[in-house]
Amino acid sequence: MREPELLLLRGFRMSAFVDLLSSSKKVRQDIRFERPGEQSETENILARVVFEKSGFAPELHKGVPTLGVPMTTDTEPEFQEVFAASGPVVAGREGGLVYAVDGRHLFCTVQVTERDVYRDAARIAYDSAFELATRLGYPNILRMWNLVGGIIDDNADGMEIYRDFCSGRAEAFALWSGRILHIPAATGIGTRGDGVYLYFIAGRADADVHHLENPRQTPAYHYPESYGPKAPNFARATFAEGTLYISGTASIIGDETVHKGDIAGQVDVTLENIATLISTENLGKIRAEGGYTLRDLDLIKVYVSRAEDIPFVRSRCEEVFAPDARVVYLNVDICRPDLLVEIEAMVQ
Ligand code: 3EB
Repeated sequence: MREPELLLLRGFRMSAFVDLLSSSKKVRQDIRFERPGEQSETENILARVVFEKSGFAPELHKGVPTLGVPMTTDTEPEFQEVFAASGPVVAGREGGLVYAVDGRHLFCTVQVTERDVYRDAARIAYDSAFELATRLGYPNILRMWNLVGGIIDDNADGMEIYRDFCSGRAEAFALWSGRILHIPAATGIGTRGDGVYLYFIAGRADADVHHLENPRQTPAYHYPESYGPKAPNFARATFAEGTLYISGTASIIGDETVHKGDIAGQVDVTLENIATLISTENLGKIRAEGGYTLRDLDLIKVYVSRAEDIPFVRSRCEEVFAPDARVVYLNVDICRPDLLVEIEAMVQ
């Protein structure tokens, strides 16, 4: 189906329009975490991701693409990840895709419901999302989130669901190679529910976007076949229009999990991996202005696979992150059974 089922124009204010037209205005994607009760009005919101206990399918809620992801427990209260718009928003729904554009960015989400084997459905979900992104003129994917229920469980064929999912995703990236401009920063992580929730933000073809690897880690798209028939498609970080998006990062050196069973060791290696990734030496490959340290991280999601490790991980993180950094702790499975912690973040 090519024609949108529904088009909504929100926040059409002349001032926003003038902002959009004036090239000196900031174009970075503004993201924040909101707790219940802190809710801002719908004007100038591109999309909302609700982190809650049960999850719900992507929908247009008062014209705002909204999805609920089953990620929280009693230790982490519900919160929302809010993507602000930089101008008037056009939102729509097309097949399973729910999306919004503001002239600078596209937010798009799609759910793959629970099934025996994910490969074909994952390929189709990505394929339809890439078709929409390129047709609307946002072929520069900046950051993707892949939230995979039962990530380390087996599918009906006895293949781990993460590997099954990666196969379909890799097929879609291969199909769109050259038209979808790059492989972006991403997170691939478990949930406390079923099925797969995908969401991403994308920019215009002329957006200033650089993708980055980590010298301590094998590029994920070069992982050997022992981790699955098709390697995962993601970069370690994306630097776009002033924002650094840091992919989910774990205790992996080269392609191997290190400090198996040792949460303290895994937290330290994860933090060292991020510190190296964002260092002046590594970021210098793509920009002249120098790098960052762990104190610069914000909008941090710390995924912990064993609930009992959360107090330790929290205290270690509080030592290294800035006191005003926004941090959430989510008790979910990670894509390898031997990984105990994974951390994603941004520098805005
Ligand atoms: C890793 O380094 C940990 O499949 O999209 C991190 C970030 C991980 C993204 C993905 C997986 C993904 O391999 C896992």
